[in-house]
Amino acid sequence: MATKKKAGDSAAAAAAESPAPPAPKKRAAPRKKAAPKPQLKTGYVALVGRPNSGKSTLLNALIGQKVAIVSDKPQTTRISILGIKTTDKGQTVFVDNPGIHKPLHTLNKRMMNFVYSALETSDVVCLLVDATEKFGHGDEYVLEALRRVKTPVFLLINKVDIVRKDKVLPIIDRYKDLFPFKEIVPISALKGVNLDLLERLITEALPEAPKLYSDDEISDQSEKFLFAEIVREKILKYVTEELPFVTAVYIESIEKKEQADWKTPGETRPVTYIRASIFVEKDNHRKIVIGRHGSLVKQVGIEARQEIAEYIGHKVFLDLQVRVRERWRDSEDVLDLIEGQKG
Ligand SMILES: Nc1nc2c(ncn2[C@@H]2O[C@H](COP(=O)(O)OP(=O)(O)OP(=O)(O)O)[C@@H](O)[C@H]2O)c(=O)[nH]1
Ligand SMILES: [Mg+2]
Repeated sequence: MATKKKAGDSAAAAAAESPAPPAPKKRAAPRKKAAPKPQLKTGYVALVGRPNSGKSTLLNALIGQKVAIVSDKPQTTRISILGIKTTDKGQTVFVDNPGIHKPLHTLNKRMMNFVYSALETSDVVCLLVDATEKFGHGDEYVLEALRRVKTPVFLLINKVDIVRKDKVLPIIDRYKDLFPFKEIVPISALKGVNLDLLERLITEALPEAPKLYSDDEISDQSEKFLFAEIVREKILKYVTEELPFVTAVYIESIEKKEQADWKTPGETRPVTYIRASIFVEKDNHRKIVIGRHGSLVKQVGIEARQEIAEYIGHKVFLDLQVRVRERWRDSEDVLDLIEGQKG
């Protein structure tokens, strides 16, 4: 972390040097007024929208590294995650949220509570819509949720990389009559289209305020939560139908050990042992996640282990157990356990 230099340090240092000869009495030259220091622009920016609209992809693109997991299955994000971007202009704290949907289980009610609290506490709200999807009831439901927002709302029309240009204008026309958006920006979170422009507009709309986090912080999630999410992302790649919704991951333990390095006798190297439980709701879910002769869970383990090892920079052992927790989506205890991993 950079140390803060106190104002006047250099003046004090100069004054401490040997005494100057008596100065001839001259009229002081008129002093130039110091230019006022530009104020930092800082605040929270909520990323909201329907499931699968690309909020987590956008968060990762804006931060420049993977902070949140991404999948082509809806309702991937279950807990809000911060992505903090510090520049010489200030600090933008992006809040990635679960997709807005009608909640049926306690899990989904909690997911929606994250969204509502982000809408209430953010300085700017970015509503992402998927340019490839037709406008429907789900979108009306989202706009309804935005009616109570008092801060500026940007409309981001995402995935413009895969729609014809003439499809974007009608989307803009429809939305601008439905809500008083402060800005409307067509983007591609995946290909980075218009993200510089978006960041400029967001910075302009943020209040003048000092930074909220230290310069080296990029997220608010613990390693434990990140590892659980990485495992879940790999599962989401391979499962379909109700499986994405009924799967949760809990990291039971993380243990770092020093082990003898057989390549260089007398030396040791770090190895991290991770034990994780994959919760599903029924025994037939468990069989699917384990796969034929354990093939699915094995593949998930290989991919998750590689990504975690790359992240921590040394060897990882990952032990995955698939367990049935009936109706865990309505169990406050299991939900507390999973949420509690975030730290
Ligand atoms: N072609 C294209 N695909 C995108 C773009 N942004 C996101 N996607 C894809 O859309 C899917 C959903 O992306 P996510 O970032 O997980 O969407 P989300 O809004 O966070 O979804 P939830 O967490 O479920 O609410 C993934 O398959 C992404 O690769 C984009 O700009 N262009
Ligand atoms: Mg997401």
